[in-house]
Amino acid sequence: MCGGQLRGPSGIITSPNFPVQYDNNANCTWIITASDPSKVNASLPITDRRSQKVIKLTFEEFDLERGYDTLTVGDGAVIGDQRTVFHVLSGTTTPDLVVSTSHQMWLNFKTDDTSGSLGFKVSYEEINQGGCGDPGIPAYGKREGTGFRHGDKLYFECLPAFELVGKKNITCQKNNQWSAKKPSCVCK
Ligand SMILES: [Ca+2]
Repeated sequence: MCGGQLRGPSGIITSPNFPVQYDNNANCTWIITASDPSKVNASLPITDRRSQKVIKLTFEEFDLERGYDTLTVGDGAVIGDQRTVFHVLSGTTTPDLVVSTSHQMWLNFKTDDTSGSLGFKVSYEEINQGGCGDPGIPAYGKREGTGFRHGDKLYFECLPAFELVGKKNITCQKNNQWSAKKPSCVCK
């Protein structure tokens, strides 16, 4: 199973064979569409468009051969359109989550002809337009701020004996992406 058309309200996408190593020379594309397209009508006044659903992607497992095998995540349904790319992911580095700005999101998994790795498992869910989604709280840390809407800020601190690595605060940007990943708390 490689690629496909998926619908909301939620689901899971994995690399082929997961949790066993993926194949070489793979090229899989997925398009996720929110389940209620009747609410997606650009001709509606702005106030009515607030009920529009967008797609939130959360990374559960991620391990690709760094620099050679990639998962590209983009907004909308035009696979490969460089103007819509949010992230080209490789290795084990991912954002906490990705939120589309339209009712669709695309994913493209490409591998080269040698060396595989574990692959990935991501979950998706449709949420209301106008926010970045909940990025979570770091282990051994705490968070102030509860809003995930445009302009909202979250502030992080670590418990005593732990040191914060990363950004102390992050902001929900207009493109539905947090300004940075949430920090982590490591033992001093
Ligand atoms: Ca490879």
